[in-house]
Amino acid sequence: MQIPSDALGRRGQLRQAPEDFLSGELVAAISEHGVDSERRGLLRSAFVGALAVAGAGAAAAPEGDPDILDIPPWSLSLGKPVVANPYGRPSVFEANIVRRQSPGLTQTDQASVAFTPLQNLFGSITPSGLHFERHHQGWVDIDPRRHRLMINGLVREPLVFTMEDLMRMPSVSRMHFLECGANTAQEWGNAAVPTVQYSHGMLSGSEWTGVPLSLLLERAGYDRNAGYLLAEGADGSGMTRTINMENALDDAIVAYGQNGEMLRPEQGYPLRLVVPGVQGVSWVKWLRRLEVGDQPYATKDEASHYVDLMPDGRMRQYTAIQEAKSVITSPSGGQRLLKKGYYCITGLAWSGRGEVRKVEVSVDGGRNWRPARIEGSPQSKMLTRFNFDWTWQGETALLQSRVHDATGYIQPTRSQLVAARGTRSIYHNNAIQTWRVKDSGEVDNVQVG
Ligand SMILES: Nc1nc2c(c(=O)[nH]1)N[C@H]1C(S)=C(S)[C@@H](COP(=O)(O)O)O[C@H]1N2
Ligand SMILES: [Mo]
Repeated sequence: MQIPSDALGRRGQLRQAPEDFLSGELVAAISEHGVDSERRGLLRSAFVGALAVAGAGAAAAPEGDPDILDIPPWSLSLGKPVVANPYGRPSVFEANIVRRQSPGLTQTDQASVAFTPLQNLFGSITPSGLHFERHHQGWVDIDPRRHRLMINGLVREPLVFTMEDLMRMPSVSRMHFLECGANTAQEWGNAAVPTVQYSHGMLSGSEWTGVPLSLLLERAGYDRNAGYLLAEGADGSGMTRTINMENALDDAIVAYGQNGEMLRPEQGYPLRLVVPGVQGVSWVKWLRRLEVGDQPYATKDEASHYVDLMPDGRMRQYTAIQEAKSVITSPSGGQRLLKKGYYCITGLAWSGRGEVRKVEVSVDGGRNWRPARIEGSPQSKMLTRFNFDWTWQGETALLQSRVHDATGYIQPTRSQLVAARGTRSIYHNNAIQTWRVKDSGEVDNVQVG
């Protein structure tokens, strides 16, 4: 597959080992194709500058480097006024960090996917502008004054809410990952895509704000014997999904907020369903109706789509939960290690059943495992960032990560997953991912274990 060179991450280029800081030796850790050497030089010298200013010791300015010897123009001129960007944007130097379509994956740009650039991101929150997009019939930007949410079916009193009604109700804000059930779908048979953006980028993490679904169901007086809900979107795709009453009453949110502001139109503005731990398709966007029922609805998006073809030829329906999964986001496919020495292996781990308990990393294809550092305290059904110190001596290495979740479940190897599921599935591939570091420093996608 041909991919644009700027789709490859350049995360880690500024990476620097603590010992390198002390020795003053500068290491530009990871490169990528597509960042020109002039820019690399610029980024590198910024680091030397920082070291010199911090008085970190032996960080002598390289002889003749104008970026440390000369005063740059931006230090000698008036900056831009405050109103230049009423709504802030990333630096122009970050213009290649964008969502991308996988070339040739879909026939139209409406029924399609744009993947999150996981290789470029830090921490566990996905910036809203980089949240992955999955639409079945394009996205819409709905006037919130004309949007309504209806609750009907097995209820004492059918209700219709305006956005104003909903936003006046008690709200909650919670961090949750959203993963499409088809994330990593191309990898069932062989290592098919070159970068983590395409292999795992139907994954994002946000803080969602809205009204607990249980509260709305209480208001409507839902039938206590009803086991199901039908959620319907207002876009042209006719998206309808059956939601278990268990999930609905547990932690589902009728959300209007994402990372502190209103939802982005691509994420379902002005209203979407958040069903923590459950596959993305159930997070119905542009949510306009919830019907309470006593049996699953067997809609088009759950009867024949979003089913798992098992090795015995039967279809498994209504698999909702995204099982525990993890992936190293850097170093990852398409990146290149510039020189030997220290690297911080970093990645994400998550589980649809609760918190991440432990993440382990292997640099030898799963023969030996050592615990990774978990950043912060893992939140239930949210992305967890992990880091792992590694010194590369120039050998071929097979990088893997493996997560354990709060239920004791351990992420399966590829052969364990294939033994249970075969290779003809699309959805719910949570196998351990392998990135191969070649002795040239180039990193590619391989399947091991
Ligand atoms: N109304 C509606 N809801 C929808 C979809 C859609 O096409 N229409 N796509 C679903 C799928 S398959 C996924 S994976 C998630 C993607 O959410 P995102 O675009 O915010 O990442 O939304 C789900 N909700
Ligand atoms: Mo999806």
